[in-house]
Amino acid sequence: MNAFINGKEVRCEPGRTILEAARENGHFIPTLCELADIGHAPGTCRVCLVEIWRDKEAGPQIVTSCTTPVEEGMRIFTRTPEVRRMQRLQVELLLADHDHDCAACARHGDCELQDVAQFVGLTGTRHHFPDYARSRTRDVSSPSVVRDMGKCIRCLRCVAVCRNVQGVDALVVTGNGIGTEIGLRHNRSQSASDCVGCGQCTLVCPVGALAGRDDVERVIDYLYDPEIVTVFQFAPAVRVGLGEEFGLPPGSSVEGQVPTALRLLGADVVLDTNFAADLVIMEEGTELLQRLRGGAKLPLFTSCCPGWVNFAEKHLPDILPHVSTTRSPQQCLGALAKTYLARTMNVAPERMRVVSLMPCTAKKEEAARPEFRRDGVRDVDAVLTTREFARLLRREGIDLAGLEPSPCDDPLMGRATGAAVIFGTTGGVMEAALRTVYHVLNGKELAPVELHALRGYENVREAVVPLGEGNGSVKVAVVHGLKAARQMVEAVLAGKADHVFVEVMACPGGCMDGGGQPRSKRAYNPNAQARRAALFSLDAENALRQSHNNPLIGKVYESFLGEPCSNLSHRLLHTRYGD
Ligand code: HC1
Ligand code: SF4
Repeated sequence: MNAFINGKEVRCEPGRTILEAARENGHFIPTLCELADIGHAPGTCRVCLVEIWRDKEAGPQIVTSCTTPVEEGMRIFTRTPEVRRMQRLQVELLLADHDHDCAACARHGDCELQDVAQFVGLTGTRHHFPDYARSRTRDVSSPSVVRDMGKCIRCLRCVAVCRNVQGVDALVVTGNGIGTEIGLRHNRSQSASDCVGCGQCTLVCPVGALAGRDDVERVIDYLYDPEIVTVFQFAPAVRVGLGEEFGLPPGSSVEGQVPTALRLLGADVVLDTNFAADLVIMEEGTELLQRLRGGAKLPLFTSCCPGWVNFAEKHLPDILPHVSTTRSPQQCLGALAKTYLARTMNVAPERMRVVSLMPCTAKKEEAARPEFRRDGVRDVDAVLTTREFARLLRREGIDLAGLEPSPCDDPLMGRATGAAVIFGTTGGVMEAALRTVYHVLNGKELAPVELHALRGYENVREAVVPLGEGNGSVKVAVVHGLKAARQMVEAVLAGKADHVFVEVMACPGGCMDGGGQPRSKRAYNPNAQARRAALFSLDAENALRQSHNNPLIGKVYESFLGEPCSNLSHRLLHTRYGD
């Protein structure tokens, strides 16, 4: 089909909208609600206006380009004075009941509304009702996600990602007319609602209406308190996302820059969550073998993702007996820091603060769970998302990109294997676990070490993995995204699945695309493949590729825990979900 955009002839497929055709042919049209990556084009923001001419007699018409299909011979103009005037008016209307406190906004410096206002040449807001914007709901009840409706522009991207991508469906439109807001089903608060805290809504929100809770100030207080010993850990996925916040290309690893930055901030001890991922493999692998030998329910589901655990607890509680009792690496490291490390350093656990750098908003909620404290003291005191950590570094004047790499503090818990780092991508926990389970059963390493059958990207992947001579094989599944997780759980509960082990990560792609990772404007997770390739490279470059070969893991069992799934391990490293 042929049409004309700004006087140039273009060819496009039948059924294309004007916005799609313009994009394909290099013509920029501003949008705020549309998000092509999730098929979302509700036409609510009305800033994607264009002028069209169907024929000379009909004259010009102004239409929304995201909802209007291209027609044969259509003449489309994206930048006429009338288009600019009307786009400007739309942005003024959006700003009329918008809380204008940009300096204190969660999206400060990274706001799609500001970008569009600049594009349309806004010079002022004539109709502003600040009291109305301030009277809107501000829900800070959740440890993970803050909902500030004074900032909302009702683009509905959050509703779409929660419903169509995650299948959680916690967010709904409430009220009507000027009173329309995005709320939680049954008018609940964020913390009492069906929300699982995965934070995918914060990745697509174009403004500061949905954001991770900000705990930066609390961490600065710890850092500047001379009485406190600060222990930092950082997650697998942080190292392949954080660089984007400092202008490095997607897929850059800043594994060595993070410890340097933390020391500049004044951290007393820098540990790697990957060490605890190796430990989790020892515990969860042993748990799997125990279940395979009889006893508890199969398949075993992984439990290191709190978005998934929350989903199971709130939406599918019948699956909880299948969920591994092993705590997540974040929590295992916190528990060991306040016991094993505190004892070795001769520091009272009350003087220690464990801070995690995570790609995840749900990790904040996990760290606050009552079962993850002893004598009232939390194992993990604060969680900063990757975006928050970048904010902390900027507040302290540290440019991560220019730092020399340095290692973590090695003696107790600072070293890890390649098996641990791939936890950060979908399929990684399963691959790491099978490398070790194979070794336990055969006394030799699985070869080749990579399990390519698990490295696809479909939301549900299955494989039958041979476990060596005389040990048969196991059927396993890897699931990412909660919509797919629901399908898998329903199949298991209906007796229609014969897997023995299932990995679930709530976020599509796994933690590398977690709700706390750097976000991109006008796109949903465009850097997924680059981040994933970086995690696989870090695994391949590591001389140690199996969790059981981490010498520090041997040391912690020898000098402290005894053996995997020992009584002490059970007290410090396990829990029961659903009890
Ligand atoms: Fe994850 Fe995990 S991999 S859950 O996705 O098991 O957040 O990265 O830290 O705890 O190790 C997140 C990432 C992370 C834990 C590990
Ligand atoms: Fe958090 Fe990772 Fe789970 Fe997402 S997949 S909710 S980032 S733990």
